[in-house]
Amino acid sequence: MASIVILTGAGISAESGLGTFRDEGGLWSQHRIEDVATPEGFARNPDLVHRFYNARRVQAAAAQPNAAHHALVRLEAAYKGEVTIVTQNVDGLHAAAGSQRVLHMHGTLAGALCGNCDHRWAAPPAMAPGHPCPACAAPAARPDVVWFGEMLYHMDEIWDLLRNADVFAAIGTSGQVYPAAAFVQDAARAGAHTVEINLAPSAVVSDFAETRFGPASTVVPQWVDDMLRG
Ligand code: BJW
Repeated sequence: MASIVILTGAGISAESGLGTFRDEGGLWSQHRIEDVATPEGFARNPDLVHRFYNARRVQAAAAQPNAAHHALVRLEAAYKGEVTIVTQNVDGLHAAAGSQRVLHMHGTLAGALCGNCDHRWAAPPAMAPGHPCPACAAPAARPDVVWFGEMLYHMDEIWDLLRNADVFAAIGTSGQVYPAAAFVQDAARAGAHTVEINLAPSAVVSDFAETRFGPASTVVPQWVDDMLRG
C-alpha cells in the first residue's frame, strides 16, 4: 500500500492566527529559547514558562484549522493508501480539523506531564508552579511538550514510516530543528519522492526533489488535488 508521510511545522498554522517561532516577529523574537523551551529554563523559572505556555494554550484553543489543515483531512479520506501526519506543532489543529493519523512528535499543549513520575493527564487551561501530579502528588506538573535536549515522541514509529514512505512532504517548517529537519534525507534515502511546501525556502530546501512556495492555505489544497489526481 502506498504511503504518504507529511511533516508539518508552525507555518501551517500561521494563517489560523498562531505565531511561528523564527519568522519576523515570531515567538523567538519575544522570548529567549533557553528561557522557555529547555528543561533548564523551566527549572530556573517555572512561573515564566507556565505563563508562556498558558497563553499559547488559550490562543490555540481559540484558533480554527485553516484550508491547509482541511485539505490534509481530504487527502487522508480520499487517498488509496496510508497518509500519516507527523507534526511538530503542539496546537492540536490537525485533530481539530478531523485528521485521524497524527503523531505529535513535540507533544501537545492539551497535555500535562509529571516531571517526577512521567504520568500524563489533560492540562487545565492554566498551569502554575507546584501543581501536584494526580498520580504521585509531586509538585512537578509541566506542559507535555518536548524542549531542546529532550527525547522526541513516537520516534520508532516515525523512522519506520520514513523507511517505507513513497512520498514525503514537509509543510511550513524552517528545517532548523533536528531530528525533524533530517527526515527529508531519511525519506529520500528510502526512495521517497520529497516535496517542500513553504512560504520561503527552508534551511534544508536543497534536499527536496520538488518545491512549492506560497501560503499553506493556497498551496496545500493544490498539492492535495494533484496527489488525488495521481
Ligand atoms: C509558512 C507560512 C505560511 C510561515 N504558509 N509556510 C543535529 C544537529 C544539530 C543539533 C541537533 C541535532 N540533533 C539534535 C540537535 C539538538 C536540537 C536541535 O535541533 N537544535 C537546533 C537548534 C540545531 N534538537 C533537540 O534537542 C531535540 N531533541 C533531540 O534531538 O533529542 C535527541 C534525539 C535525537 C533523535 C531521536 C531521538 C532523540 C528536541 C527539539 C525540540 C524542539 N522543541 C520546540 C518547542 C516545542 C514546544 C513548543 O511549541 O513550544 O519545537 S522548538 C520549536 O521549533 C518548536 C517547533 O516545533 C520547532 C520547529 O519550528 P518550525 O515549526 O519549523 O517553525 P519555524 O518558526 O522555525 O518556521 C516556520 C516556517 O513556516 C518557516 O519556514 C516559514 O517560511 C513558514 N511559514 N508562514 C507556509 N502562511
